[in-house]
Amino acid sequence: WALSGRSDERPPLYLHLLPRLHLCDERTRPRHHAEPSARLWRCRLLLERQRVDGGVEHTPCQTIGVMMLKPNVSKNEIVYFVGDITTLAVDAIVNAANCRLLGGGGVDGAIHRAAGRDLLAECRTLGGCETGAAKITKGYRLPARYVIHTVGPVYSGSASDAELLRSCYWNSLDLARAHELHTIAFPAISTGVYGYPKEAAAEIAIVTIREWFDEHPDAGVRVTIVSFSAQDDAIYQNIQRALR
Ligand code: AR6
Repeated sequence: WALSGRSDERPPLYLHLLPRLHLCDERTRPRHHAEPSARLWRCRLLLERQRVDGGVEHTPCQTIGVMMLKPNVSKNEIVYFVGDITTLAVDAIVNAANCRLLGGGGVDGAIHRAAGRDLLAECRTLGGCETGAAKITKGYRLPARYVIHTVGPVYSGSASDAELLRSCYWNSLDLARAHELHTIAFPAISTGVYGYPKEAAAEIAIVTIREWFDEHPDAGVRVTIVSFSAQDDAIYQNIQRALR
């Protein structure tokens, strides 16, 4: 009841509610609450008061506080997923965008299609994004709450490519942390239309994420590295094994 914020039902007593809130973690939360790592839930409670005449009075639904739940992600970790990033119910998915931030092909197109036109409308207000930088919008019709848009380098073979790609991962994680987001999914930035060699890009992704974890050991961030094909996932697995 507290999670859905419904005020049309008779609420449980405050004390009854506490154990229920306590149970609302990743495993037990109802399916329709697609916010696996939301850590702050606003507790809207009806206060039940015993009236002098013996009846019970319900104060209309009011916010009486914010309850901090145990974070679902307590340590930094990398997990791997093969499939469509737009299906993931995480705090934020990262978009491999272009500098104009007005949509495009590849994963960018898939994200805009799944999120709906409101995403494009918000993107128009952002004034574009430089290569290596990151900007955040809401997720709209996506299961993810936010989209972090970052612009990877167009592969040129010059030394700056690696530095810019690294910045994409680093700045996206910084932005997620600034918004208190704890589950973030990355596609293989720059490895499609922008032509970055997949092995080199995968190594930069894993090394950068690990270095960011080292610098923020208490961040409690779970990064999902998303591959669009099993072959791409095999590249990550090989690099992960080699780096261990
Ligand atoms: N889910 C996960 N990964 C995907 C998906 C998806 N739905 N679709 C594609 N990929 P790309 P870039 C993978 O070309 O190279 C756009 O037009 C794909 O297999 O999407 O950074 C933008 O507007 C590849 O491994 O991004 C820019 O103009 C990876 O996502 C430009 O492309 C990145 O491929 C950006 O190029």
